[in-house]
Amino acid sequence: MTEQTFIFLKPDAVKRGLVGQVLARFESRGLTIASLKQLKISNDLADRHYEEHVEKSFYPGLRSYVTAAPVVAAILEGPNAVSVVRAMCGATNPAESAPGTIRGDFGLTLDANIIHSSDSSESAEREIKNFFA
Ligand code: FUP
Repeated sequence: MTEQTFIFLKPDAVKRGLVGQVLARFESRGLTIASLKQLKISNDLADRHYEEHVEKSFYPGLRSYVTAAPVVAAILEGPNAVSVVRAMCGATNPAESAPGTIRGDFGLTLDANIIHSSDSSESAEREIKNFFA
């Protein structure tokens, strides 16, 4: 089933010049980039995006990190886009991400884990509204 998912490349990936390589993986897989933009995430947008994490102890560090420098956000489209993109990103903690996944190939630590991707089509819809309204 064709669906949309949402990703953003986190500040470490943008600073390291990994945007092209990561987007190329999605294109090579057959997914379409339906929208793409670079932006700096505001505190307010971070709080809306990470609403399930705002009360957690790691959140202040996560918010400082994602708001500190530009990210590149995209809507990706294709068959089973949500689960395919999640699998391509790999486990949340790059220390445990399989080689061959984006985090497993480009990341090393949880506090700079390269990329966000939506965990369901409901999340994708909410996150796309937040970033591409
Ligand atoms: P994911 O869905 O893989 O992006 O992971 P989560 O929604 O569980 O976590 C969102 C972000 O919070 C992660 F990308 C990294 C950060 N995080 C921490 O910094 N510490 C934690 O203990 C858990 C998550």
